[in-house]
Amino acid sequence: MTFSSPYGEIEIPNISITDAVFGGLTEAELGRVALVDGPSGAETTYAELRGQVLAIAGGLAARGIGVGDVVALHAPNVPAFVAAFHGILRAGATVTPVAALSTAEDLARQLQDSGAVLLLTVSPLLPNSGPGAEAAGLAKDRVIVLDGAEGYASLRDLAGGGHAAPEVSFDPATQLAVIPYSSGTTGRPKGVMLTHRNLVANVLQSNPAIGLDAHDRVLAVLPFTHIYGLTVLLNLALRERATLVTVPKFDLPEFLRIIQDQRTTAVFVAPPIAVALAKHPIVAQYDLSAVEFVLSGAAALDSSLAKAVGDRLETLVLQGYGMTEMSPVSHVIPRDRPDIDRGSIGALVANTEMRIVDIETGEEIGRPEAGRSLPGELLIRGPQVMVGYLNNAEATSATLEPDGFLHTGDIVEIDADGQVFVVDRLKELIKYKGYQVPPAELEALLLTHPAIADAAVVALPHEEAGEVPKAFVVLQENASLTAEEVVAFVAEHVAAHKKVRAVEFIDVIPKSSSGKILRKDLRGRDAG
Ligand code: 4UU
Repeated sequence: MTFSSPYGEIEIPNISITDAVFGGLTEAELGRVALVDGPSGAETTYAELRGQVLAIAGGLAARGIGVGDVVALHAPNVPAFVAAFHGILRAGATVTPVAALSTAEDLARQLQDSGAVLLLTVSPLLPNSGPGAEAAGLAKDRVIVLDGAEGYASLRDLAGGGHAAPEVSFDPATQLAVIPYSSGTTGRPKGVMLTHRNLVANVLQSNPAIGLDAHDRVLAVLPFTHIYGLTVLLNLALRERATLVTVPKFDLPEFLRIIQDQRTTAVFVAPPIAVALAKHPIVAQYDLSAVEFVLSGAAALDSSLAKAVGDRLETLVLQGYGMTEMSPVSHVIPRDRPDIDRGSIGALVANTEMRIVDIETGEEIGRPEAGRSLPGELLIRGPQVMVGYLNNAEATSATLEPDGFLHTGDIVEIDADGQVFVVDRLKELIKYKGYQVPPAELEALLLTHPAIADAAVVALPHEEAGEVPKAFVVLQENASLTAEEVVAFVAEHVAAHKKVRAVEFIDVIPKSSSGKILRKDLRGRDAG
């Protein structure tokens, strides 16, 4: 059976995400504070932000950037990210967001795969972004360093030319707004094609459940380069005329100080931050009384942890569920339903349908009369679901059904009230502190080591990080290698969150007759 949303259908206007966010700003709203730089407290009003967006769009157009071009944006959560993001879209181009943590190799791969013609980065990231851009064949004049650096144009250079924002025309229903990278259900990271309409839809769909409004001061520590931060923080909060407090990196005392000093009302986190909020002694030293709710997403949050955070902060704890391929939100615990089990992912957002399918029999799972249903794979359909993977028809057709349902690769159960619980993951993806770690990438890297004959990487449950990558390694005959050497070899080549954190040597990697790694056997072996 197909389940539909308790919110029913809302109308999704056919406009760009930039118009959805900045359209219809009233005089009073223009004077409100849109952005606060968390570390310094510096403020940007809606009028100033809109002016910056238009000036950046003008500067980009003067450099020949427009509809059909892809621009890479590689920066932490700073106010300039927001202006640059909408400036690129307002110029008619598409943004491929690059995680601040990316290595030079990661960045080069994403630039090449997405066909980016320009890179916007920041000076602290130049040690990676400089070589990354060079490896991808981007000339120095195709790299803009937002805060300025010797030998590069800055954001001020780009926006200061006095160029008016261009007239651009595109269809928001088909024009790509962003191409974030996600490994999906299998393999290496792939470009996820999300249109303006996908993003507009997800902002409008999510807020009836999340309930942000203009009085809110929203803490933005989750990266804008990840779809959770991009949609729920950057776009949703600004569309509701809230104030967004940007925090460039997570550091617990600084994070708590900013919540206290900025009196933030809404705090969006991933489970490892929830663990810190529940357990770390220093939390008690800060006044967090302005917080009205904490919403956790990006990895599993269990109900006892959710309760511990709620009790300690005397606040509401919500959970959301999403996936890059869904722009990302499909489920949230609604703010006005404190009765719902905090360990569930809540209800379907508006205009969204789901099916739960038994992975052995293919049978549809319905709502039970009592208790919880059998587990099955979650499939989602709605206007937030991606168009497909960039230049990858095979991965697209393996993920999207012809009728529009997307395979999430997550195993869920539904209870008699219709609440959904994520109980397992079918896909190979590992979530380290909510960050994606694609095993295929680590396996390919391990295989480049001369002493390694074969390798497989799976998730090892971990209290603080949720999951950590564990490598199973088969050595070449007569070769010798220690676990520490394997860890060090991987660490040299990948971003910190992708490091292998456990190693086990085995004789042979279990594989199916078609050659697929039997990850469940390895995970099972691990548990036993
Ligand atoms: C168990 O993580 C995300 C998006 C997260 C998000 C966004 C808006 C959460 C709440 C919200 O309001 O995207 P990806 O693509 O990085 O990772 C997707 C995968 C899911 O398929 C699932 O395996 O991350 C896992 N995941 C979760 N698992 C995401 N949220 C949850 C959750 N519980 N609440």
